Amino acid sequence: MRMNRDDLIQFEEDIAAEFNAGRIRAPVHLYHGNEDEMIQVFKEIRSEDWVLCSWRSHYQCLLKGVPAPVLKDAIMAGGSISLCFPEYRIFSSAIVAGVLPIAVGIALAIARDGRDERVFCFVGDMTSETGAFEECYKYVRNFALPVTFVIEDNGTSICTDTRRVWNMPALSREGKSDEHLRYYRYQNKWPHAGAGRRVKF
Ligand SMILES: Cc1ncc(C[n+]2csc(CCOP(=O)(O)OP(=O)(O)O)c2C)c(N)n1
Ligand SMILES: [Mg+2]
Repeated sequence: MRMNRDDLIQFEEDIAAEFNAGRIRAPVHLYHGNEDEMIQVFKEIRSEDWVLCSWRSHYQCLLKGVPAPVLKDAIMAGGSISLCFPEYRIFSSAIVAGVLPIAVGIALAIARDGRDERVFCFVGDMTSETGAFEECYKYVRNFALPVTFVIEDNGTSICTDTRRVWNMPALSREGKSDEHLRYYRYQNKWPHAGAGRRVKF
């Protein structure tokens, strides 16, 4: 059964409490405020499809079908920053832009084999402004590969304003949507990492 909005929020609240109590000896990156958008994107994603994420991936794991207790165990063990569950076809990397070429590679293999599968690759606003993103997006469009990039715009890169960094009023793909692109904006109530308390590992 797919998680609803309240289930997602409750999961992150639980992880936040565990983190602030010092029971997770590794970084966590939490979502909040994008539940409806995330559920909407996942209406397109089937079990045979592939999902690639960043350091912030709890919602994607839950919506891809990873059972909440299995996900929580992995987070409690310190794995939040790079969660991978091959049996559910979801992978993540804590390297900015790290999953972009992997998304392209998976899609190339899908296309060469003629399989009916698609890759959904989630990227933050700053990641969407990198050179790596430009190359991967261009390659995917020009070779019509089965990849959808989902830009999740929370306006910041850690504590830095992404638009100020690049001196532009709008992101390059702000508000855009096409066969290979989705975009949504949200405001995260959590800090970039952690849950508000300074916890010593
Ligand atoms: C290659 C690389 N450089 C720097 C970092 C440090 N870093 C981690 S998250 C992040 C911000 C990325 O911002 P954005 O893409 O908007 O994602 P958000 O965290 O806001 O979802 C940075 C710079 C990293 N993980 N990898
Ligand atoms: Mg961001």
